[in-house]
Amino acid sequence: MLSRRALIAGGVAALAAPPIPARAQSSTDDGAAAPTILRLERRDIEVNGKAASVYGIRQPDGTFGLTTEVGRPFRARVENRIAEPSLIHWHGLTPPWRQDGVPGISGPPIPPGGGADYDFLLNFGGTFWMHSHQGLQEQLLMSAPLIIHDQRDLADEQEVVVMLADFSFTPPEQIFENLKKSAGMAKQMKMAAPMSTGQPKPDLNDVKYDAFLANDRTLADPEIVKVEPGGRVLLRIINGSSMSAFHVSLGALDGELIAVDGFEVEPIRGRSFPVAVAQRLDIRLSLPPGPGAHPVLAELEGEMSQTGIVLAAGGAAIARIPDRAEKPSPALTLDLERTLRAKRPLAERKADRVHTLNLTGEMAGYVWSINGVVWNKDVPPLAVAEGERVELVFVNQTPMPHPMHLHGHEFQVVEIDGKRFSGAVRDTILVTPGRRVAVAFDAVNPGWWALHCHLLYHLEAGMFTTIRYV
Ligand SMILES: [Cu+2]
Repeated sequence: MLSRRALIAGGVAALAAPPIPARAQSSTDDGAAAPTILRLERRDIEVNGKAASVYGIRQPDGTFGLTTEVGRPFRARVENRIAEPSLIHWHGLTPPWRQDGVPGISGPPIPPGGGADYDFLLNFGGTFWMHSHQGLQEQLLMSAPLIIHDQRDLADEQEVVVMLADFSFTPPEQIFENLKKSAGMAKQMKMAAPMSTGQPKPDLNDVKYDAFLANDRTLADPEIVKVEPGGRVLLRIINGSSMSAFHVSLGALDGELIAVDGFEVEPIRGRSFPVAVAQRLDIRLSLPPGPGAHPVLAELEGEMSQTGIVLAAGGAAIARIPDRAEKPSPALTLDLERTLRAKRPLAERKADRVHTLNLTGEMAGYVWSINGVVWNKDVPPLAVAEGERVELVFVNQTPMPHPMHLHGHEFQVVEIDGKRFSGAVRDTILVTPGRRVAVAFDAVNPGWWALHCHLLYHLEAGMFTTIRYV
């Protein structure tokens, strides 16, 4: 049984399966390749000229994360080389639940110096990512791309992965404490302010970051990617931020959005596409002939801050791009989400079970919850039975947007504000303030699965629950 290989080595007993020694690299019992080593490490980067100590997930040759192919086993060994326990979640993949990488749910964290092995079949390709689900490590960049090539990839197309992140020189534990301390007063002030007519002004960007990164760099020293004049590019945008949503702006270029969260949609042309926390965008570009520098920018929602990379074709001069735009970008909306149509929707089927999840919070103390319940280990999982079509109805009763992520399953967006449609298949859905969004999934991957807001400090504060069918 593959799921029996959800082994946690290094002296920690797995909950159900007994620990099995790590597979030797020379193992050829099923003709399999050696596992990819992924090391959890401390590393130093420079942010706007200042040294910063962060985490990273790298192969021994320095490659961040991993790139593989559909139809192959995902065979990896995670080595914990940091000074605290950690565990890595394969965001968007559908492994056996013991290999899902959520401490306390799928298994124990890996202790310092320990390792864990993963082995499951990759049934679909696309743009995914990996990140720590332990504590607040994600804020310190314990995250990396996870790219699965498939038949959609074109031989004459250059792949460019752009991983976005928010960065602070303040330690994440301090950020969280500050949020809890300041929340009471700030929220009371906001509530006392008169509401404008129509939708209330959303409450965005709780945390004031020092920088926004694209592939670890700011616009003071952006990554320059050499591309061919007139060539084709596939942008794989990964929003690995802890708290920040962006508009991905292609400047003067027209792009074609072909997939969200790894899953194909009917292509949509445009020059700006929203990406909430943890979501991904696959955007196809046809570059104009001749030399040119083509910035791909990510503009922080509701603010002027921006980050990005530059596609450089044919030795064009590259102008310095400021890290602040001339005007603030708007808040993300569900306008694009409403127009997305899955290329491969779920089969038409009536829901066997519907769970309504009111996204709730208390205005004082930075408390976030689901149906008024702050997550703790005694909260019963949502009931689901294997084989059912399940619908989750998210109703956002707070003034903040919440990107909701279900582990172990892809889902389809089937309703926004009472209007049914055959929306995108994805794994993270933004629910903006006051909105009601329904998603459907088939319960075909038995286990105990996390379901939570992907804003790191909301998750930490309790906007988290589970579904379970084992
Ligand atoms: Cu949230």
